Amino acid sequence: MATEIVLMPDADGSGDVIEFCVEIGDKIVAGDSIIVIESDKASMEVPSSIEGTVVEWLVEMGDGIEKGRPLAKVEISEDVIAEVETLVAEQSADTASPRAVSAAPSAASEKLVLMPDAGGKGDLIEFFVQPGDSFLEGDMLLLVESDKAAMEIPAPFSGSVIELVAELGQTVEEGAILIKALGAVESNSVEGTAALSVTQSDSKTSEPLSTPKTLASSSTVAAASIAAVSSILNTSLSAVGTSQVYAGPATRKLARELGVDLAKVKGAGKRARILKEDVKQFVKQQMSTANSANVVVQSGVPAIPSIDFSKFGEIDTQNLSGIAKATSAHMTRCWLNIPHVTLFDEVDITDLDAFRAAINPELYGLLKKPTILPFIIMIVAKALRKHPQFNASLHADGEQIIYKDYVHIGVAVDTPAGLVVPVIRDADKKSVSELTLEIAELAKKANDRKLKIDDMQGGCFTVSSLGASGGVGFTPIINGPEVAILGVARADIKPSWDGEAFIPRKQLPLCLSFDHRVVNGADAGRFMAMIHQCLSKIGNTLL
Ligand code: CAO
Repeated sequence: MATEIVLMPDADGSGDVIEFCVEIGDKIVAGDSIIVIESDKASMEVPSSIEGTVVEWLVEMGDGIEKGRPLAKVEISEDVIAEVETLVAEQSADTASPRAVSAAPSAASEKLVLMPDAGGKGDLIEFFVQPGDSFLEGDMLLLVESDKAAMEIPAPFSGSVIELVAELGQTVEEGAILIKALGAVESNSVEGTAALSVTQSDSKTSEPLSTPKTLASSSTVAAASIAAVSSILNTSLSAVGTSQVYAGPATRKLARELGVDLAKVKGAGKRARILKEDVKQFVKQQMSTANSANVVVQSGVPAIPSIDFSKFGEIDTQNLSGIAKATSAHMTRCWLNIPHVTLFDEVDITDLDAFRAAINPELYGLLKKPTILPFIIMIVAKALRKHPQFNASLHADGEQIIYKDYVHIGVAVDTPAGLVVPVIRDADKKSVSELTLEIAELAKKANDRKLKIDDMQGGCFTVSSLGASGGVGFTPIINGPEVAILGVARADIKPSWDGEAFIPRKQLPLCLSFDHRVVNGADAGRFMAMIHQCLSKIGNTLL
């Protein structure tokens, strides 16, 4: 029997050990959580990159853990070693093929890049490399778009591309083979999903493939992804108070999908760990007591019937992008769950327009001249500070309201793939020129599908500007769990009475939708009045 050390993966997380998920003598597979660490932001489960039996802990309760720290000694089971050897033998046999022989220099080996656990499946949108391209470990190889966001998948090792195995548009999930590559053989690499990163040349080199050192590293990356995803889920859930609950990433994901507050679920697992079954059971219970005041039950909205449109003429059916599907589900959820009221206003922005026209970008070192939008965001940020009920979210149980002491504003961006809402962090601390640049950067990232999940999380309020193309007004849908959204329609010159005559003034239509459970009409009137005042008297606002 050989032993191998499980290291703290190269994920964002660091923190103190608060829980051991397995015991000495327990059998684990790659991806099983072995410890839970807790930082000041969230708790995070740390998965093993190795399959085997835990024989020794190398950390103690309360130890501070960072990337690369040895966590546990694991005895590798003979089955795994045998499996690796079989695959090595099979792959060696393949070297008879002309492509493989010419493609495998003695210092490199054929490896497979697998889809890591990214919290679900996604569509393969783009390859950043082509056959023949070299890449380094950590370089982004391809783009996968899930129903939540686009994710770049990093290389688990350095090498060069032999073949793009997966196809554009294909739906890929954890473990799917993405790329066949030639990877450098590293004698002391810590490799993970052993079999699939084993090589043709490995079997011929003096490196003993069946030793634990050669078992391992693509799952180090998978493990890192698991940890990263787990960290994302923990962080997002901590906002509703579930970061302290003991549950794995899959359970947390299920809870999030079902809208279940994990803090209310009783765990039936070891040390009260919450299992998926517990979440399902909880939902069943809640459904059976549907008259409880806290439970929101779907109201049985009749579905729109499916129609064969080809009966009426020629049609072209196309698949929706992941972003469009996610938007569709989110909009429906928000529309059905939030009692919307929309307040309309029209603001005279003639002075603001004159001010913008007079800005000399060179004089102020501006890379881009501000549009109306950064001024609106600056003013909305001020208004959110002054009117905290707009900078709040209703707890999922409907019994608490959470006020936020930060001002992160989402900006709706229209892209060819659909509508996305990247978030400007701490908008209240940024100048108009900083906001101008940040909007441009986020819009570019959105259009290039380079936004990360992080870029789209944590918003307190959304501004949706239809800009020059927008009509005279619209009723924006609140981006729940936020409680309000400001829609901006097209500004136009209109006659305005100055007491003696009609004069031409530029009027900007604003449309504020608010959640009537949290904000009442008078609150909304005051919030809108502040925005109105600041936008129309921009000189005073900038003081
Ligand atoms: N009325 C008249 N003109 C407007 C305007 C308005 N409300 N808003 C912007 N404009 C002008 C700008 O000032 C700019 O002209 P100048 O260069 O002369 O100043 C021009 O229209 C183009 O602006 P823009 O759209 O490129 O820039 P922006 O800062 O206003 O918006 C962004 C940036 C990324 C938000 C925008 O491009 C976008 O994607 N908007 C769509 C959002 C959306 O679809 N919302 C609806 C969601 S509900 O389905």
